[in-house]
Amino acid sequence: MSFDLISLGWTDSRVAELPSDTVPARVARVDRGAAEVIAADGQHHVKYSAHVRRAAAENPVELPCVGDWAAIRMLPEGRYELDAVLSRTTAFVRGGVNRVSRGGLSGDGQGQVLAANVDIVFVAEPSMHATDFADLGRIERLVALAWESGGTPVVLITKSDLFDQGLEQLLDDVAAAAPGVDVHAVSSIMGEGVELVSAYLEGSRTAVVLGPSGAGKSTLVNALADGGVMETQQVRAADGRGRHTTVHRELIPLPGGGLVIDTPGIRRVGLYQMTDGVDLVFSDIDELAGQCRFGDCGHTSEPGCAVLAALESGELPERRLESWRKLQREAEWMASRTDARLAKERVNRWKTIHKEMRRAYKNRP
Ligand SMILES: Nc1nc2c(ncn2[C@@H]2O[C@H](COP(=O)(O)OP(=O)(O)O)[C@@H](O)[C@H]2O)c(=O)[nH]1
Ligand SMILES: [Mg+2]
Ligand SMILES: [Zn+2]
Repeated sequence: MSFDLISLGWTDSRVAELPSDTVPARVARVDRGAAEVIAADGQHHVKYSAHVRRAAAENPVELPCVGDWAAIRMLPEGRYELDAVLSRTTAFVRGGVNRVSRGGLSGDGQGQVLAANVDIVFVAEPSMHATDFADLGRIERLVALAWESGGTPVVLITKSDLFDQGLEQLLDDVAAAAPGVDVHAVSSIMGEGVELVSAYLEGSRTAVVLGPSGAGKSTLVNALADGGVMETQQVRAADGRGRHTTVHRELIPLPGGGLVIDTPGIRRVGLYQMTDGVDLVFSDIDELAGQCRFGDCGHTSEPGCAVLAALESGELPERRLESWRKLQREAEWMASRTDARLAKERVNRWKTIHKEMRRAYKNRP
């Protein structure tokens, strides 16, 4: 089978980055030190070259990830090797992956890239799941991460067929929690809203679907792919193996054009070097804060605080203010961890330089 690189999202602006004797390939999936890639001449299982492994050992962000464009090189024995990861136009980074490590260290500020070169980030939140209703705080968090990735968030309220009464109100609440973000109701089972979703992928764009386990992500991906690519959490009668959940992030080229990355439910997504993402999600609070009497207002008890006034008048829901505080604290914490790591790297670099200077001094003729 052969693939048209353009339909995989390739742009010729990347050609200049290809090392000599390599061809481009898109990473469809990664699996402990190896990747499934799609190149013009088909799909290949590739190992990483020595320098890709070295770079990744130094900084996990350098590891190939789903959605990456890679340069692959043909080895003498006829297999390909992944030789370089081309620069990412967008990257969805999860922070705090090392939060609880064996030595008791808590978070070194290093991130892990979950997906790269993603144009659209679908944030899937079930309208109703078991006894829970849509979780606005989770939507705010994922939308902040989506903005931060460089992609465009779109919120999908899934399983809309389970929620006929009050759906409009729910969509309004979600729209208020994610200003400036498109919000759609989708029922993959009824086929409602699916065409709207696929329209975002026109022009061979790449999307990722995020959201809690059971949100209906895989069912949606199946609907987009006209069925049959991802296994959903249905009990499989054929082999009696029960529930099957998505365990890999996987890039799927869709028959109608565009590509979509299905993801397993993310239990805990920390913020990583969040700068604008939180501000964008809470643009309403940001705007209010600009109207506070004092420039350094903490919005706790200060006179002339526009945020507290909006809270009082009911214009700003208390839930939203609390969510904002929580995400801000977290973003600050991650930023401080990252600063600490960078500072340590700087110190180590200086130590090496000093050692070399001393050696040079000693060996002076
Ligand atoms: N009622 C209803 N159920 C859905 C819909 N989409 C998915 N589901 C069900 O929700 C469960 C979880 O779906 P799945 O796609 O595996 O969720 P994922 O964990 O987010 O990938 C399955 O039992 C699906 O049949 C929908 O549009 N309506
Ligand atoms: Mg799934
Ligand atoms: Zn204030």
